[in-house]
Amino acid sequence: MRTRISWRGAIGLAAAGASLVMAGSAAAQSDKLQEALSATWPGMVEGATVVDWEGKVLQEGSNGYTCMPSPPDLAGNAPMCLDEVWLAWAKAWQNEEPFTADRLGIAYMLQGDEGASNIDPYAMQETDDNQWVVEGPHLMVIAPPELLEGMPTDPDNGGPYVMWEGTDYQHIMVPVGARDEPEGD
Ligand SMILES: [Cu+2]
Repeated sequence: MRTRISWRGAIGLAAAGASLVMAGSAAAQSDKLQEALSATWPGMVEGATVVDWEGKVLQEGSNGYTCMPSPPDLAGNAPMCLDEVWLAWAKAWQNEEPFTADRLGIAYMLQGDEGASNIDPYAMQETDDNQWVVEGPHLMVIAPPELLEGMPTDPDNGGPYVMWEGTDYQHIMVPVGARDEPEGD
């Protein structure tokens, strides 16, 4: 997770199903659509809803997942696809409201992210002691708190780890690809 400010706007709009249409070329929209869908696996591409950061629906979906392209203010790749539990999580997180998962929720970030503190849900940048992690391709899982007990919290343990442990926004990060992929495209 990252870029709190952008998330606030986008998740709110996505959750509301808003359609604030901004002028943009068809090609640019198609690029955004493809980029958003690159967060997930091929089997989900047709069924997912895709919403851009202005809240415009780029693709209507039916499988319960909402994909968003990389935030426009981000130099890098961090598209994501969230299920309904994750959308509720994101709304709570952006508004700093309580959240407790009552079932499993799964999110896809197969392009990786641009970095986050593993211990501070609202850190915007790396500090000496905030366990900054720039994760490669990964899945994210939220679960009722009791299911996270005993999970590792060290992002360098070589397997899944709990991010933001002990907060309402704790979730399991499941790396599925290299962290330091070559830059550029
Ligand atoms: Cu992530």
